[in-house]
Amino acid sequence: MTMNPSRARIVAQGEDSGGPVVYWMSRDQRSRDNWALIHARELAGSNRALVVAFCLVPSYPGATLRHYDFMLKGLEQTAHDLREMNIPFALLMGDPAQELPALCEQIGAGLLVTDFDPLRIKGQWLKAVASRVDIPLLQVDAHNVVPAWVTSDKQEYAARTIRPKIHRLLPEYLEDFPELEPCAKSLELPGPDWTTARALLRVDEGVGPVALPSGESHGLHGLVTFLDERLLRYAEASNDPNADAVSKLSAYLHFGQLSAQRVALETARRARDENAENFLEQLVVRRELSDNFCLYNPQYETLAAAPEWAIKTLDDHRDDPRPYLYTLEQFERAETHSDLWNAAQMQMVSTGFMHGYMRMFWAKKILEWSISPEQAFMTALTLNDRYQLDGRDPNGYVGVLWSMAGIHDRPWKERPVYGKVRYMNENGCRRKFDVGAYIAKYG
Ligand code: FO1
Repeated sequence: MTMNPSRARIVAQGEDSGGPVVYWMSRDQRSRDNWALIHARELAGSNRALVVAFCLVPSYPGATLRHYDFMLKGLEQTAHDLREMNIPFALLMGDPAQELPALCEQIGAGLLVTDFDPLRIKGQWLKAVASRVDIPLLQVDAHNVVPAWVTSDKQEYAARTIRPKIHRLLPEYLEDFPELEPCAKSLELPGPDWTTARALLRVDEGVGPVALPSGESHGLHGLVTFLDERLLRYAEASNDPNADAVSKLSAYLHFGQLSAQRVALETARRARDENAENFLEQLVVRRELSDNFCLYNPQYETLAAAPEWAIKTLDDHRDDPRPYLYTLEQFERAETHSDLWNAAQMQMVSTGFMHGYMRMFWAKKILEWSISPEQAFMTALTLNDRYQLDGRDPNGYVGVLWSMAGIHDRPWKERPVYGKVRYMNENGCRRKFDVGAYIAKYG
């Protein structure tokens, strides 16, 4: 079986020297169920070596020790699994624009393959690498079930506009993964030095590791546990932060330790009911909508990315009196008047995870209790990126913009501060779940 060729696109033409194939792994940090790796393996065939290279940057924007620790533990496992398949793993350290071309030169690489990421920094890395190698450079969307550029060639308005496009394409793309064959031809490279890698990091160590076990096998284990124990309550209880009915797979998905397509396949195999349908809507339609947004809206991490009606309504209410006003530091230390808001903040700080329903409440209240929409947006993104294990993800940008600035949503009844942006309050939470129990647990 060969990969559907539309999962790949050419970034730069060049001369294939017939040398080893390099897969520059970045967003999809796994050896299983990875279309970029599968394609690189196909291209290597039986007489070329395949090398997987990861370029560790000493400080990735907004990331802390919490994120690097999770990522490096996962990569260590992936490097080991690749080794078993006769695929060496090169751990590069520094600027990808320098390190990748140097590796390609050193081993006489003939082809360079990488995974797809809609974020700006990745686009910049890719462009810089492309300008410094003279071999073909291909990009494979290994993160989305349907490649982002196949789903749509423009920014979609909402879930309702992207949903039919994705559903029409699922029969073609939601297919089983082929087994990765060990490489026949090998290449000797020095093994990764994880201790030196950790010593080179320049990150905030004040935000330390969390208890969630990292890596591909834990991601798959988390999937099985979700399907066995929680999927059957998903439709009824996924909006209840006390119910423990959600997948909790977002960190594995963010670091690409788990493939969303694998999650979708196993879910569909397990059930075809309302639970599976609701979960797949979040996992596939909503997640791929976030990639679509970041791919086609270059302002995705500013309020300017919001629809015109939302920018106007927030501006109209700029001078409305705020019932409470807090600074970034007060929010960060969970020093608001609301025990519920503080509990959500503390869940995030202590576990690296906040329940999806609370994420909406949390962001909307930051909007209500900040001096300006711009300040609120900066606060929410800073805290999200610093503490959530899945920060710096298209889902994070879109989640905050949805809560604060109406993207993928519609105008609602006008109110102070929010204008026509959808409102949410603590009484709404009280009607939905046991607020006291949540505060008792995290507050
Ligand atoms: N990608 C890399 O290729 N090299 C890194 O050193 C790196 C660090 C990193 C730290 C935190 C984090 O959340 C992501 C990080 N990523 C890194 C990128 C990540 O794999 C994702 O591609 C994007 O964050 C989301 O699309």
